[in-house]
Amino acid sequence: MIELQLNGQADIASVMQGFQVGSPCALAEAPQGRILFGSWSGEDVVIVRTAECCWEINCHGGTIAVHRICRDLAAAGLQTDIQGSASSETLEEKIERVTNEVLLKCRTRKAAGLVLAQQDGRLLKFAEDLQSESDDRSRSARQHQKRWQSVAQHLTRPWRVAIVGEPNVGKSSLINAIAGLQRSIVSATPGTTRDLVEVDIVVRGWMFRLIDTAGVRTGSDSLPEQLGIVQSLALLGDCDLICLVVDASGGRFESALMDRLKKVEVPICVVRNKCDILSDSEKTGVPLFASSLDSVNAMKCIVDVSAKTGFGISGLLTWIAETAVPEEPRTEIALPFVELFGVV
Ligand SMILES: Nc1nc2c(ncn2[C@@H]2O[C@H](COP(=O)(O)OP(=O)(O)O)[C@@H](O)[C@H]2O)c(=O)[nH]1
Ligand SMILES: [Mg+2]
Repeated sequence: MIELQLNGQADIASVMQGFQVGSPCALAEAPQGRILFGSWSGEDVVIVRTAECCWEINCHGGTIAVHRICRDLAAAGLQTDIQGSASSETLEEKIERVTNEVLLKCRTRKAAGLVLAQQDGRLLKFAEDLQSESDDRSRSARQHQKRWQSVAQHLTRPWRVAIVGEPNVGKSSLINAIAGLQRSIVSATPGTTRDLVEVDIVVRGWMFRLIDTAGVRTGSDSLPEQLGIVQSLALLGDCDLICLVVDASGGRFESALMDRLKKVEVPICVVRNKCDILSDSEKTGVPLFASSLDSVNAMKCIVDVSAKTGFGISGLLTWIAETAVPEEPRTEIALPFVELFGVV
């Protein structure tokens, strides 16, 4: 059974062009619960309207027929939910379905290109390698999975980059500067200064979600600010990269933030902002805060920037892209989608 939900504007008769029933108007005008018999590319189907914009499509032809109908609907730009009958699909059919689903969710040309290339049977071979009796073959398939699963996961999901630091160090200005430099901003959700504000950008064909946070500072007795701080600290356990923004002229770390950073394994970039106001000797001097980083285990680096002038922003973007994807995948490799192979 396929469950189809249309958005308000979609025209059911044109979406279901492949479905032959008395007249196309019968579909559009069918009351809820009316059973309509017909055929779809030679396959007998039964269609029932279950709500104003919701339809159930049933057929008898097994998974291949279900997937053919889903493909037709996907070509019309619709997402469908397969229920029940999908459990009997073969591995080959599942690979095809998941690859198509992943493709539909890709938001950059590069990601779509990598997924399209998967449609040549390499994932079936990879699945066979994983299940192989030969230890060497299965071990090397598992190593391959470990190496590429993060890239495979992030074809459809942006890497989450937390922008944290004390109030007034220039976190929001930095996000604005990056957003101004990157022309490929996909979306930005507005929020108050106490909410997390997210901006999606594309760097080297990969999607990143920059998450602006309320400044972390203890001793605040304002409830909204405290809630913002709790949110910021929680985010550190739920992101892929951290940009710790400090004021280049006076780098000091808030202890609550440092305590939290000591526990994370996520790569950290210390972003020394406001470099435009540093004197020449301050520019070359060892950052005051460098020693407080010694106790942080995560991989870390220091980048000098100025959100005001744009200095150093491209270097920061390079760190973000190269840390998330240290090795670019070649088009020939099999990408181990988690929906098919899970996570090792
Ligand atoms: N000179 C200079 N000022 C900056 C820079 N970045 C931010 N600021 C200023 O620092 C103040 C705080 O910036 P904001 O982005 O609101 O900091 P946030 O609280 O960390 O989000 C504002 O007055 C900004 O104009 C910078 O690179 N150079
Ligand atoms: Mg801010």
